[in-house]
Amino acid sequence: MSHEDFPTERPAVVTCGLPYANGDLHIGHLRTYVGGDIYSRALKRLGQRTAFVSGSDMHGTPVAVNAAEEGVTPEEFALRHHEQYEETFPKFDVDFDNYGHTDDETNVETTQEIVRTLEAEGYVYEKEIPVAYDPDADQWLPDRFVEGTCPYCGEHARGDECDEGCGRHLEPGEIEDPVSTITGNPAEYREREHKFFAVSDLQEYLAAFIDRLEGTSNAQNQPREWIEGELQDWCITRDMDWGVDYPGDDDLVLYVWVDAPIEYISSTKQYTDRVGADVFDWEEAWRAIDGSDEDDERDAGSGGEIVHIIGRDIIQHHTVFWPAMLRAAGYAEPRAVMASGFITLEGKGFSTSRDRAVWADEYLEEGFRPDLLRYYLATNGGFQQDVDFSWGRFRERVNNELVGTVGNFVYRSLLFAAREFGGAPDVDLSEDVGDRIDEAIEAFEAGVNEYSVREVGESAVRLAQFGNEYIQRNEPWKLDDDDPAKARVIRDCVQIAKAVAVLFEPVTPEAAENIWDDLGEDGDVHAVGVEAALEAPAGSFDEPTELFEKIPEERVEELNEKLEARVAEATADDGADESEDAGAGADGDSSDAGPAADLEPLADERIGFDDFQDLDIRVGEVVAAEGVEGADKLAKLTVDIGLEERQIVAGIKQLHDVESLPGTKIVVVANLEKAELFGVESNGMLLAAGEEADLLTTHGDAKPGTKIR
Ligand code: B3M
Ligand code: ZN
Repeated sequence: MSHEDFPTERPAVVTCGLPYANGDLHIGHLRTYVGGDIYSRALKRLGQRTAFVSGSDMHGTPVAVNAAEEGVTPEEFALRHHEQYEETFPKFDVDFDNYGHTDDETNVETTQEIVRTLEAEGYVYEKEIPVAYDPDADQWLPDRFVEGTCPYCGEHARGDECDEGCGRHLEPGEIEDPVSTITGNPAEYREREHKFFAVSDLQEYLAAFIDRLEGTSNAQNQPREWIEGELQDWCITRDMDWGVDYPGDDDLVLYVWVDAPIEYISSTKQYTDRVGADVFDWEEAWRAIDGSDEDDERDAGSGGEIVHIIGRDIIQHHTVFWPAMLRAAGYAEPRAVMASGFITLEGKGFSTSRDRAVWADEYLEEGFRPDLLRYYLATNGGFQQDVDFSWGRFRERVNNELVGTVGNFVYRSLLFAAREFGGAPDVDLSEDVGDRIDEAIEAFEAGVNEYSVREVGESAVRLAQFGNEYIQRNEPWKLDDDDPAKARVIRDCVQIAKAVAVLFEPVTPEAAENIWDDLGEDGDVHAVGVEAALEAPAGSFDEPTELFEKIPEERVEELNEKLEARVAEATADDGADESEDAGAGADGDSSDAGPAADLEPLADERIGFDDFQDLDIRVGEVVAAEGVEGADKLAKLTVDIGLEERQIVAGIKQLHDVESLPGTKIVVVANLEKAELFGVESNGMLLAAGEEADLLTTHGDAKPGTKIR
């Protein structure tokens, strides 16, 4: 770590990768935006001056191709989607301080100015290159107008991106066996002069930059090979009408990846225009410091604390091209890049073409509150890990953690306080409870400084868990009214509930507001700092409301059926298209993926051997097996694991002939936390492969209880 911990004196800018204005939003997109929103709320909570900005990505071939298919102009098409996004984000409580778009005046001007600076500084040159051309359509074929084979890994790729293989950015002319997506005919390569940005001149700078960069480890590790290898210059112009005009050349527009990240700056400018530079000064955040002021302890080059939150498919753009551009044009460099993993649906890729997705609108129409999805997306895995969404798991986490832990604790505490004391008793907070709240605040702060959205969320849930244990242990309902312990315990619980509201606000802003109201607190829970967690509660309040509602099992079945029916219909509609997206990144890609698409992508993050050793995996033998009554999928197994017999519940009822299982050897994680499924305790987990729950077994005669290493 090379930077000072948050909060710092400098202004921070948190950005989210710009969604291409070319389709409906689904929960795969929302992961980045919810992550960004949580992170910026958490920073603000720590007292960091922060602007949270983004905008729609209007240009480029992703928009032009779809607009052409619909027979409308790219502008009309993109604006329609932009407006839709602008309306959708707030419905998920994703509250940008500014949300612009790349075709607005601010961005066009800022982009052209930056390009002129790059030219003036000698970073731009012209070069003749082969560009794909469709002779039948009499048209140049930039980026997504051409497909072919990736020259690096041999996979099928699009013009500017090897989206199904190695993930590289591809330069014009690089793709092999080019085919026009307009006519489906083989394309020709024709020589044509284009503008290049000399990224290779910045190699040394980039190598040092990547060492300083914070964020998720994938964003630091992935680009090393590009930066340390032969860094290619970057073609920054395209033969298209739709885009930001290249200053001084009417035939060319800028490559979409030039004007898109510049929107981060433009959007911050618009925010400053609205609130005034005394509230947030975009220049202080984005302009590089020249290092000549000796009193200024900041490094030369650094302005504000810029944190980019993106999908992991666009790491290269944010850690190579973008910082190179910023550096060459005299702007500050990013402090951190947080790159999220993909999201799968019930273990398989999203497929927008087959309607195999959970759409943002659909989620809301089903009547679910944004808090629930925010919580799920933020905490179901580390930010850089892939997250699987299933309605079943969604229900489990809502019912167990939001309803069972957080909601339950807050409700019972405030209800008891209201009934017995008409609010918070006027006595001192116990020291150990104060310490425990302090610990939660520290965990929250550590989450921010470690760029872990999950840790930010879990600090509050763990505190609520402690609250539940505390109230259970002290049983205030058994204490006499004149016992001072009764008032103290309740006072402690009210304080914990208040702290939960403060610390959980970034993840579940609505629930935080409800707790705040129930506590009779004045002011805005969204505006308070972490220190409010330890400030004395307001005093009197009435009986509370329930924070979260349980999701019944039938809802899950119903939602799964709807999804299956929709996929069947969409698949029948478009016949041959049997493929899936490999996973949904920030751009919610709707391309068709290759054979590997059935498989979840490999985890980016390595774990240490110690982490593996924490798992106690054993050979087991099924002794008895039966279905769990009332549950379609669950079976209850009695498993001999050598040292004892265990009851294990597994979702295999429909996939196996349960009666024939006794005598089968299986593999069991013995030290997994106990869980209750359908009211039946499960003490361990059996290992099985894939959708069909192919049971893992041993092939020699390892006895039950043998440890697996
Ligand atoms: N519009 C979407 C993507 O490739 C693209 C992001 C731009 S961020 C500056 O995920
Ligand atoms: Zn490739």
